[in-house]
Amino acid sequence: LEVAPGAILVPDWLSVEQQRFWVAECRRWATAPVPMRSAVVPGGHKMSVQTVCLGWHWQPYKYTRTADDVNGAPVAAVPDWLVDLGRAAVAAAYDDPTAGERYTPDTALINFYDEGARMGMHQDKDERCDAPVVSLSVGQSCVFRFGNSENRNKPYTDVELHSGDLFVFGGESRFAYHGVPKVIAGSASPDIGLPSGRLNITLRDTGMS
Ligand code: MD3
Ligand code: FE
Repeated sequence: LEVAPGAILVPDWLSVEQQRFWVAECRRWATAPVPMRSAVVPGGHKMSVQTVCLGWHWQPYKYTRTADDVNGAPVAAVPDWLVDLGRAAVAAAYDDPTAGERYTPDTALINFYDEGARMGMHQDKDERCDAPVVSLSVGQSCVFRFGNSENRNKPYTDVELHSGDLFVFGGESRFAYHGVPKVIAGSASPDIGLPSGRLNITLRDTGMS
């Protein structure tokens, strides 16, 4: 489903087994070597979403190799299986195997939303590269707001994202404003090992060397 040029939603892409595996992997990544935390933006506001990173560490608003705003530790590497999954995701979304082969994400951001968390409208422009962003949702459903590339207001499109959905943002959509206005209460799927909350994993190429 093409939500906008270059923005492709593939519902139910991950199997239940893959979702269970994701939850277990995210639990490990969220503890060591860098604990998951709510980032503090330059104005002093603490984000309601909690984040842990692989490959490069994102802090508002830059990428570093060590988690300087957390515990100073070097972040864990992006495992090869995750790079391969990112390639498969791009190939599936664009129905183009060669687009998948060209994709080499160097970073994964794992976001955790409790039922009250949200993410305001923003652009992802800390990457020095226009390769697609791959997004995978696991756990409770959310309302995802996909906007335009000019400003954080209308026009935008609201879509519900469910556990297992894949969303790829490339081309004209790569620098569009987007956000998560709400997590949908009571939407947890009982069989994936996450009693409440939502995980979102994004794969990116930062263009860093
Ligand atoms: C569209 N995460 O981590 S994923 C983020 O669900 C972020 O946690 C949201 O926005 C989440 O920066 C949305 C979907 C997403 C991710 C990156 C994008 C949409 C995007 C980059 C460009 C355009
Ligand atoms: Fe974003």
